[in-house]
Amino acid sequence: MDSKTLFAKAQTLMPGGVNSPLRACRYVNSEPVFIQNAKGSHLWDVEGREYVDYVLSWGPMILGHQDPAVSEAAHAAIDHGSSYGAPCYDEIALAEEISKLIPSIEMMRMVSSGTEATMSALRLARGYTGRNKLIKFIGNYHGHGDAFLAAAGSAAAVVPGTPGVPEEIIKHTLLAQYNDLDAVRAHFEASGDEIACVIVEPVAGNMGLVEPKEGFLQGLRDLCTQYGALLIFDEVITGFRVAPGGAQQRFGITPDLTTLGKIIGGGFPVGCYGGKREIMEHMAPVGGVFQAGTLSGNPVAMAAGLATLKRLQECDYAALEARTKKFTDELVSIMKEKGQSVFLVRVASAFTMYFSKIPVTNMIESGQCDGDAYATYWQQMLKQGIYLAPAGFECSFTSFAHTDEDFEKTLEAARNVKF
Ligand code: HOZ
Repeated sequence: MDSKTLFAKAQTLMPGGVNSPLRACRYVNSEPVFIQNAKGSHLWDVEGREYVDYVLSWGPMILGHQDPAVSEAAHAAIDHGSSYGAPCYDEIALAEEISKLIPSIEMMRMVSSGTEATMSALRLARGYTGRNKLIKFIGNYHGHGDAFLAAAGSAAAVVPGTPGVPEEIIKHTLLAQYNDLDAVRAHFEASGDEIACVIVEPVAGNMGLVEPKEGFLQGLRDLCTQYGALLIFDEVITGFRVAPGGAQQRFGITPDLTTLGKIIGGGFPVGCYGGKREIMEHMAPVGGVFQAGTLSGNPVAMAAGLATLKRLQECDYAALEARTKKFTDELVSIMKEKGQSVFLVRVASAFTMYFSKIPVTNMIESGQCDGDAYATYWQQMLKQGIYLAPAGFECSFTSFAHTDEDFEKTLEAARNVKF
């Protein structure tokens, strides 16, 4: 069956025909292609068309699809059973690797998704501090937990005030523009003794990629310390992506808690939250804050994640960054030659090319980008075998599997786009 037929059928079975809203490709006035196979930096759809993949499952496939070491580890784990609901060796080995690479994570808990990680980290922050309020940034996305669905980024950006989230819950969520330290300070000055935590994407990845301004993360660190609130870095996207030790290594700021996902599962559903031992020991069964899950520490996901982190330690992050810079700089030149106003944000191997006349440092500016131009670009790139994020307010990624030929093919496709 072709993608069109499959999508028609899917729409009778799933809302919008998808299991996650962005995949419906509505923001690029299009329909999804159904994927049948993925290897290295490439995808193949059900009609056998090949694509260079810059979505990479929204980030986790930093080694490329079907990395031999990761696949082998996952296959070997499956041969020992797919779920125990009991402890296994690889969860300790993975935890040790995470702690080694991100030393602020002295102790952690594995869960099954980034959403679960952020929800649990928030509960812990509240349980630990005895306070209810949190500060989150407009356009940051921390999964779909109720408390975070206020001015959230990603697909949630178009459904502000999602129905189904009670007012009593969301009233504890205080909002600030990303990069606006004064707004955060004002919240603390007004209600500092009620604020349990500040949660932030240290590099925002769900309103397009947005860099923290100089001093922003340090300012958050200082305010949290001053008012006794916890600083939570949501590194679901940035963890093991922007540096081997995540954004906290790249920017030299130590959060109290960190949430991880994506890469630490090597493509399997995994999340993790962790931080200072003294805080984590408030989790049950040691402390009173409850969180549990049958699939937490799933042996196949742990094995794939462990193999991924081991492989990543052999990889040259600086080289991938340099290659991604060269590629994206050229992409920008091509668009400018076509008379398009574009603004590139790139951090390591993640990037967003905004169709924008102004720099993008927050959600207001991201929201002013030309969505039609992005849709035109996306559709024509797809036709030429280039698979990009199906929304201008998301980021794209490169992987260690991307070749110079992939980049050249992508640039050639960009040269052919007509606006
Ligand atoms: N939350 C993802 C974008 N940042 C999209 C998830 C998906 O559709 O797979």
